Amino acid sequence: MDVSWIPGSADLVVIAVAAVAVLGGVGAYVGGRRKRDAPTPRGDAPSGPADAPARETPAEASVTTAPSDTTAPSDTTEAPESPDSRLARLRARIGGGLGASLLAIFSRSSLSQDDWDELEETLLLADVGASATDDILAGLRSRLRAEPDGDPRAMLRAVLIETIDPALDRSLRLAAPGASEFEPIVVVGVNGVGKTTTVGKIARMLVAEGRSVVLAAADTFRAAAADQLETWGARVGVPVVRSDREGADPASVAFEGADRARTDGADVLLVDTAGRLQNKAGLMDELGKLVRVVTKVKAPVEVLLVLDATTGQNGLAQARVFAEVAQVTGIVLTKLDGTAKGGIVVAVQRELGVPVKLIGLGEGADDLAPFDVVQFVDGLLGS
Ligand SMILES: Nc1nc2c(ncn2[C@@H]2O[C@H](COP(=O)(O)OP(=O)(O)OP(=O)(O)O)[C@@H](O)[C@H]2O)c(=O)[nH]1
Ligand SMILES: [Mg+2]
Repeated sequence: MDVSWIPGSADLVVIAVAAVAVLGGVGAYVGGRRKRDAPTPRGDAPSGPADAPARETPAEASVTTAPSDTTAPSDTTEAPESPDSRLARLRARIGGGLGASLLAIFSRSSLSQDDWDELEETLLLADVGASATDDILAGLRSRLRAEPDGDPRAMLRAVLIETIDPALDRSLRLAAPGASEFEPIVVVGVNGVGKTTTVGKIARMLVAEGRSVVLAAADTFRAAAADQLETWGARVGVPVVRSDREGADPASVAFEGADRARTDGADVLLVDTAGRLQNKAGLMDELGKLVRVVTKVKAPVEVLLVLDATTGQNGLAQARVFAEVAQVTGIVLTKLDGTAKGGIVVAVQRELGVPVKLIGLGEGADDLAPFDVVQFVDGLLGS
């Protein structure tokens, strides 16, 4: 069966969402960062090779690591952009949002049936999804019944915030730098959604927090994938474990990555995976095996599903497939800089019961931000 749930482009309605969401998020994120004076000394780091899991552990490898000798930034390493400059740059991306249509709807003294229809359409076009839209409108109706003179826009804001749920923990489940043995994060998603880019961006974010990182290029589907990750590794100044053989067993590379992370006493192992296989069953098997093999060395603390926001509701179908294979713990929604489909946040969280943790806002190394519910909703509403 062809893996053809790869979406086409969709018409856009809401553009501001992501950029606005970032503004609060970046601030919060930066506020929580540690100073990066020097990497944390790792006196207690285990040094021997990992115990080989009994089964499913590919002994083979032709796996290499580059750069081979360092986790320190090399000459080609770029310094992360300063928070202030990132904020200013992302602010410039704020666009229109739902604001215009909502302004028109809510400017009337009371909501007519047409207004309700228009509101429903606006939410659907933003990819909030049919059932979530129904619930949101029902929530708004009941608030208006309870408080007929209340401000419907403020009520919609409250309902949306409640729906997306600020109480969900959206931080990556990582111990403090140096506080634990390496922690694996596996990044999954269909081809082209931005997995490799996201791995690079996350690595950069973690390095800026003072964490040492190892990347594993478990996308062995094509050699260029490992090259792409290696480029990110060089940019960020972290080692990349890869196989030089196209079609090598991805679980093998992931295992070698885990071994390297343990030997180095690294804080985090980031595993990039393939999104394209001949068929869905193959993808499931491969990912399932990869996660099991990594787990034998150390259980992943996060399995991040990368979804391309421009794919709208198709992202949901992808989410379901991946959730079947691996215990997805968080969503990274990419390409929010180029789309109006920000409502997919609501739909996907509802579908998987898993929070959106990070959002991608561009192709640049610093175009990744924590997801902030209030800022996101205010962006959606054009506040
Ligand atoms: N505008 C925009 N582009 C992005 C973002 N994230 C990734 N991209 C671009 O999307 C394209 C695909 O990104 P990759 O990281 O190669 O995607 P992938 O999921 O690893 O793809 P495969 O390895 O082929 O499965 C690249 O051109 C990226 O620069 C984002 O947040 N915004
Ligand atoms: Mg890739």
